[in-house]
Amino acid sequence: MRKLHAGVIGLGFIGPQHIDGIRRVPGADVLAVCGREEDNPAAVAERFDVPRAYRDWREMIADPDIDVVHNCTPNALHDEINRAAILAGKHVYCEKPLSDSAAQARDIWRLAVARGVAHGLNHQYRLNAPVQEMRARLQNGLAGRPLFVWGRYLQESAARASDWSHRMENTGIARTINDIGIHWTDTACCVLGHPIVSVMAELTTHHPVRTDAQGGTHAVDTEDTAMILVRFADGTPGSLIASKAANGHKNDLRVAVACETYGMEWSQEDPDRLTVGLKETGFETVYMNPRTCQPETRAYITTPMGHVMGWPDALRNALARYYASIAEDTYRAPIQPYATFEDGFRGMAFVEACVRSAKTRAWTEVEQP
Ligand code: SOE
Repeated sequence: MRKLHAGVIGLGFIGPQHIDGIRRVPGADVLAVCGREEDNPAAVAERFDVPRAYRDWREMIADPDIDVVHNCTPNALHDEINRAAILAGKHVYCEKPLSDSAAQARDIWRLAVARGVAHGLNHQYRLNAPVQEMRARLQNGLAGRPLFVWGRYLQESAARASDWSHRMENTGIARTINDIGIHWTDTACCVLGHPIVSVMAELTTHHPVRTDAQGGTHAVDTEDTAMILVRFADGTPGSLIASKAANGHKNDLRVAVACETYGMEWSQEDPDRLTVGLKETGFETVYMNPRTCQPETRAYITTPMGHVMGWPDALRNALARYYASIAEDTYRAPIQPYATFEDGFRGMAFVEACVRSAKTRAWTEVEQP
């Protein structure tokens, strides 16, 4: 089978990461990049040795040689570009969040399925080997009954009133939950094997007015910090703090499951190991050893112990499985190892339930597919 040709739209932080990730996947290559004039797509194409460069995403989507569209644009552009790509018969791999609302997410998910294209969403964290090990140990009954799930996703980009970014504008009904909160929920639900069905949320905007470098002021009414209680479909309770106002925390995603036999904790900033909590002794660091990990985990282990698998490796694991599902024609199956547009719907339903809960100050059901 010939290589699948990708076109990457959006050349900010994440677009170039996708270019690198695609190139680590057998059977895929990057044929084109597309970006705004200020991103200078021709210069990016030259720097990354990509054959084609576009300034208009519509032209790139019309390119008959493009098989897969990677949507790495600002959130507000995701739906329009995904829709155009799907209608043009392209497979789509989109950065989170999928859409501005659960209704819009459900609609684009249905369109992708109806048009028979592969639809991936970049919740890459679930593809870390230790995350898969947590999932496998739970499924294989080694950790005992799950008692509760806890964790956090903390960053520091919005701690000060002078921390202003255009990414704080046009974010929809929420900002922190739909930027990083849904990364935690996707990872936690993958580990536990059950969706979140209800939430109780407290949202805080620490700086309703922010100042930019030129002294201009900007009103911000979306949350910087979200403190959320959750209930999973199997009855397991959980809690999450998601904040972009935690000075010192760079990309501090942590998912933990307290279980009857032992506890398991994973930190994205120590991504290639698992911490197991034992009553009799204390904490044990488990490195990803193919010989001792669960069989389901082995495929996610790509380097020997001590050769740290990190953030780029999780993205590569996600893309490798996405492109394999196209090459092997298995992408139509509803359950994939990578996050799909169904998970995108679930994420937006979670966001909407949290916003409703914060307004009503009550437990709120999460809309299900
Ligand atoms: C959120 O702002 C975000 O872009 C995440 O989506 C990425 O996974 C993380 O690497 C940087 O922060």
